[in-house]
Amino acid sequence: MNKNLIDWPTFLGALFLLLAVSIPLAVFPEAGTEIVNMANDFMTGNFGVMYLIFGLAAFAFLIYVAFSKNGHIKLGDQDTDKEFGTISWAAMLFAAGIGSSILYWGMIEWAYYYQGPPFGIEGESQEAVDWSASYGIFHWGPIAWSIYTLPALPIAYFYYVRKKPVLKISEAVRPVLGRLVDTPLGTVVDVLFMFGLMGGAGTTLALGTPMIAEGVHDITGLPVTLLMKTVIMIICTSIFAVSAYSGLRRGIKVLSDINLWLAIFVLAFMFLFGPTLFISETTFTSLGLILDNFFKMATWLEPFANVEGFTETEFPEAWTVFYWAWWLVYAPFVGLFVARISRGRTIQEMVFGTMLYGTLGSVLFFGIMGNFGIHLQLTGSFDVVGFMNENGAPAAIIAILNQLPMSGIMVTVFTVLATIFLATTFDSSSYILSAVVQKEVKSEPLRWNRLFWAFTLCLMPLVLMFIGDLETLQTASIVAGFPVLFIMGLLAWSFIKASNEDIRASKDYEPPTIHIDRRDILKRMRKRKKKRSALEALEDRNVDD
Ligand code: NM2
Repeated sequence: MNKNLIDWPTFLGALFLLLAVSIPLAVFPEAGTEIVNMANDFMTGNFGVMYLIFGLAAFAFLIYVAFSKNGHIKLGDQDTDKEFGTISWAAMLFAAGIGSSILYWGMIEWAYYYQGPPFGIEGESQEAVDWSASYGIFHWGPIAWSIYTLPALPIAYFYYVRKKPVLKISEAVRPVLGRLVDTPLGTVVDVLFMFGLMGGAGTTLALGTPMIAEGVHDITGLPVTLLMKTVIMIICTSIFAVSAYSGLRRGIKVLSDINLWLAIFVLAFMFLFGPTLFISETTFTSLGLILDNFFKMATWLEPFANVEGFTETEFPEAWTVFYWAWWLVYAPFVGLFVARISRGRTIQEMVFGTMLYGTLGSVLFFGIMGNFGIHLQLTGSFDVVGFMNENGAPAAIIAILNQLPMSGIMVTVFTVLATIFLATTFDSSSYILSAVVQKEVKSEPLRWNRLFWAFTLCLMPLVLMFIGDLETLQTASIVAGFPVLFIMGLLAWSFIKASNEDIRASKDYEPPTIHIDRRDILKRMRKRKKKRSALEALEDRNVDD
């Protein structure tokens, strides 16, 4: 009976696509690597500009929406209160959108930029330091958060204004596609969204797992092997599986709350016991550098790379394009969550809130963790770059932590933090994947369905870790993100179409601006005075009686 709940074409379509990509890669790893790298070069070389245009367009679109009349729309009825206070809203937003990857890249992204800086700057130079302290924040900044928020617009709108809960992306594009959503085209939209998410989660899990493995190695002395990484991934899946099965749904919620505090603890510790002044000054300087160069960074593609005499850095392809693609594949899924927690806010508050608080969170992680490492490098107390080139990035991350006081405790806390982050990524991604393949979701997707997708999620990262270098991991997001580019266009269009229709239809629509009319105020004051004296007269008479 349960089986009838499943939307089999979507289920099998997504599974087929995943297997069609991962099995050949696992069976022919060498040819696979070559093909993956070719795919990466092809996509970033030919379509890189599309990702960058998309990033800037998403940013401009959200700013436009926030200031337009659509931005004044409240998500809920006129008297609906905000469901969550601003601080817990911001914390949940950040926790949903961010995972173990911010630990990874916050710690080490600068080291890549320091060696291979953008704009043809010389590696390891003073200028390279400036950019390496800043570019990570840019890649996790307002454009990135705009990409996340875009899908939240139509989804939140349907949830709270049209009161039609949307769990499928195909439903969110109905205003544009209309009846076509009920044809195989709707299935294609959902399958491509699922494929995107599996690619993005693949990148996340394949990055996070080796980092946890290095932590475990540091604590226990066990060697880092593929087997160890597999076990770590299975443990992360099981943490979530146990909580899903034993009805401990609250368990995972508690875990992610604990995680927030652990993260704050690690950041505060690094800030206070690390070079506090250097961290503060460098972070602040970076903000200025980014503001000053925002559009330059958002559009730089080194178009003359192939001209003789020009140096090619491949920086945009390797980083900005990759990042926008990575945020893109997660976006519809994070959008569902952002929509869910935003009841009672206006669209404008939701848009500015995600951009501002999201970016602020990224600034904290990159500012503190990254500059802690940069300081070690520049003072010569630990050669992070040399160590990384020799032993790989995950080992370098743990080695940086080992420079802290009480390093044993810090490595352990960091490893636990990353593990819980990874478990919550499994939890939330499998929730959405299983919900999308069901025709109807009562309170929760079916258990077997959730577990199925949780374990299926391990497949892609396993293959990636088996064959891969960094470029391979990045390719998963870049390739899987390409179709999502078009889905995002549909989502933006859907929102504008639906909300404009409704605005036009509601005759009494008044934007909630404050309109001051002195004459009207005086008239009302006079009326009130008259009423009062009439009342007083009435009272006097009563007393007289
Ligand atoms: N983004 C924010 O933990 C994660 O990797 C989830 C990754 C897209 C880079 C999100």
